[in-house]
Amino acid sequence: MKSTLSYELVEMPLNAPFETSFGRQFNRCALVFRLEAGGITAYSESVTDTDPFYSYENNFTALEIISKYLSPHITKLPEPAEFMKQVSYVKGHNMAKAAMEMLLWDYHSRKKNMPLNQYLGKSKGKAEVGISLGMDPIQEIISRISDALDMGYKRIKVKIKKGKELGILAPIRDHYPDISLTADANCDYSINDVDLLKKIDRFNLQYLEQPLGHDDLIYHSKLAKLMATPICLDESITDVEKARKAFEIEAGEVINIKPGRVGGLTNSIAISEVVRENGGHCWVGGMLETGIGRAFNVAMAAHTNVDYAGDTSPNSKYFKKDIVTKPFTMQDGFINVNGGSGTGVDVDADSLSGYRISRGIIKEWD
Ligand code: OSB
Ligand code: MG
Repeated sequence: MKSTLSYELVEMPLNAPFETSFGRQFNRCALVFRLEAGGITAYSESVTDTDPFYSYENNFTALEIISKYLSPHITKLPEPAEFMKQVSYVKGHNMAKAAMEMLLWDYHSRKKNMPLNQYLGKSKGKAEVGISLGMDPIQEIISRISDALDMGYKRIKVKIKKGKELGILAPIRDHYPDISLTADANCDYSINDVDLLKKIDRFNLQYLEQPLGHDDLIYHSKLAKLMATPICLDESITDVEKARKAFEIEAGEVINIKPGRVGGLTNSIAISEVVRENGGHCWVGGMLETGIGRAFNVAMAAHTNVDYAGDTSPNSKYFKKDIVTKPFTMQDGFINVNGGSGTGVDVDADSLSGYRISRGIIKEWD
């Protein structure tokens, strides 16, 4: 029987629009990959979306890089770490690489009939969950926080942008003086905004996420010395070396590890080791993934090196109906990894076809 690597492009309406400093998102347009080989079917997802607004990659570039440069290395079904070595000659494009790397993690753990988190190793089996809230009118943010706290979320993250930070954070702190609170600027400030950024110190945030440029470390290092609030890096950490450099120049104390941004789970674990060696903190973020990408994030979030609550909400936060058979639920602010084989998640074919924009075979081999 032939082996195949194929993709599905789906467009799924979000339960509510999600606004960050770089735009308002109404849909998740996800690229999902399927690998069928030797009687095993594995899945993964690229965290890219239609637009290159979070990073330079988008669905189009990911599909191009995967089709042309990465897929030839999938046919021999290497272990994920080996695959990453093989494709290191392709510069950057770590979202595209991550999609293939995680596909191999799912494949190999299913082949060994092991749950993904066990195959990864050092797993707590569950992860502490926080929520990431978009920018809405302040009354709505307050009511969403109230709902989230009722649901058991362990920390609240709100999106901010330049000029809107005080109007968002001050009323939240008035209502909730003691909750674990963080803010994510998604690169909206520059180093010239130090005076404004220092005003955020009064809100006693657990950390401020990615205030400066998407590929910056130097100015974050400068800013970190001028602010009392710890800096958390997201966009700037695209690989293991960036994480090492960040600690070397003290550009941040916290890292938001998104497996889909850093080239996959091998790099995520390596980054978490760098964090541990340097006495920093880390947590696992998300990119509004479907249940497929979410399963990889949750498996990583359960790793013993991860010490802060992540943006790994249950699927129902994002979509009325997900494309997977086994959505995650939350209990007392924790999400449990899936049991079963690999990610434990399979595609719900009807749901998938309802959201489908296009699909295609990338590669077929004997
Ligand atoms: O910066 O963490 C981010 C969503 C899309 C792009 C970037 C980010 C986010 C989130 C949502 O904050 C995290 C999630 O719940 O998946
Ligand atoms: Mg972020």
